[in-house]
Amino acid sequence: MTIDYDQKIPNNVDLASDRTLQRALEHWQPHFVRWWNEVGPEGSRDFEVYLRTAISVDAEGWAQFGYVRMPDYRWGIFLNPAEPDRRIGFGDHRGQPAWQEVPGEYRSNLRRIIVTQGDTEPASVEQQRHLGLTCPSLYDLRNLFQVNVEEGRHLWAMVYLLHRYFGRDGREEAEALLQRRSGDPDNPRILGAFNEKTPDWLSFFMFTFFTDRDGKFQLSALAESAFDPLSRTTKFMLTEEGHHMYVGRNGLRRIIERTAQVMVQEKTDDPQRLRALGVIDLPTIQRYLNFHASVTLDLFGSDLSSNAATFYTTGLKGRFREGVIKDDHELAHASYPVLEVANGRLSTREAPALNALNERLRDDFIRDSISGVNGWNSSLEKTGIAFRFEVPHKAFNRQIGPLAGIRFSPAGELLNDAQWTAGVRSWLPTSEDREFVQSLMGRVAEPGKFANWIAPPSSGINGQAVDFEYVRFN
Ligand code: BYC
Repeated sequence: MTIDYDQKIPNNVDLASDRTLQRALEHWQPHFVRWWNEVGPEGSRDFEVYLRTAISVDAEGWAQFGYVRMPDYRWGIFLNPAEPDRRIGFGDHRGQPAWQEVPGEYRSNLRRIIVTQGDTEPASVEQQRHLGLTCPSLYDLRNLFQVNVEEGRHLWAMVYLLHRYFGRDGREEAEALLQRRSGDPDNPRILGAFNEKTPDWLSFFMFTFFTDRDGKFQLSALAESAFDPLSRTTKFMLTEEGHHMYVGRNGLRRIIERTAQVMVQEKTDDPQRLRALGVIDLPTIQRYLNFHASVTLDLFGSDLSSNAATFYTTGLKGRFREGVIKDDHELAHASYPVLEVANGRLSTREAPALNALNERLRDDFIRDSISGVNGWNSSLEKTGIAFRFEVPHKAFNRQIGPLAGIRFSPAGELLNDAQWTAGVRSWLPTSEDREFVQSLMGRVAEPGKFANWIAPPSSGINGQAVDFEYVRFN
């Protein structure tokens, strides 16, 4: 499964043997590069970035590191090796051989899932376009660019599927993926969170912590798909996704560490004093957390969804770690708890498990997020600071599903409008918070130097020193 880098489009799918497909993708390639140059990382064309490039899809030693100018990055098509005799693990076709082609009756649903997944990848690059101008260090700048080029490759992964398996309408969808724009009122990206701004590095780290984690759970559900090429490509995407969440988790840990240092040194938890000292007070970080967690919770879709039920019964999209769940993998008679507001109270009721699959994946995501946040809390505990971060209740600030528009506190208490108005400034970032965070965003681009509001990482990339020249400006 070594990747052939002699081709114009690096790949491990023997692209050269299918000239029509190869030509179609080679036609799409310059459109992608034009998109990258137009709305990819701003002003970065000539930078040489110490990037990781996939050289094989083996679990061991799949990447090499070296300086690359980003427009020359070798974006390509990499699928995990096929599992011999892979069988479908869930739904009506359970036990049958996985599909190597798209069954006609599932074509439009499958295309829609692939397009939705594909749309998020360029969207995130567009959202992060300006961040390089205000990087807190070369190390962080390099990590941003690594995330960006890999999101570009994830777009390639979905575009390959569209071109290879969906004919003319697949090619049209692949073009449209380069035409929608994050936040464009006339031609926005498909899902809500991907039209939000990522204006500063606190938002970037929150995005990679929460929204890339949605990526982990959605890709894991797609890795279970009966459509084997989708399963194989998402499995390889997941290996790259791990680094993106690491960037978020560690970036936030370093921000919190730096604030805690100043709190201990100055013996204060007064947000105004801390702000004057140039670090981000913990309540502001919590408000950003509340925002990004709730916007990401919406990405799982409606609590009860007939789409989700259809995707599952037809074998298109499974559950997180479907293979290790102990049940009948059909769910026709199973139930799952969902939230509802009844008689003026938030309560749970049992709903058909098939319809509640979005909710189930959301719950898996919440558990994973809480364990990440608890890691920062343990570090805070060691410093003697009493503050603890919390993932907001899943009813908080929702725009999708039956709880959309109903007011809840981050603790999950049902509120009237007056209570919401009284509390919202302490729960979600205010314009003053955003202005303050923005005011810290200077550009630190000397090897080994870090902005005042973030601690250095404990180690560098790929065994390099923290003060390594991760980006060379030309
Ligand atoms: N915003 O039946 P429902 C990643 C729409 S992140 C706007 O509940 P369904 C990444 C929905 O499309 C992972 N609209 O929906 C991370 C539907 O519209 P139509 C991305 C929304 O289908 C960081 C209608 O509402 N991958 O990889 O059960 C950086 C009814 O909703 C939203 C995927 O999401 C929303 N938040 O579930 C880079 C996997 N939510 O058809 C990358 C593929 C719902 O009535 N996608 N709607 O017009 C899916 O599996 C499903 O489309 C969803 C929605 C789970 C997203």
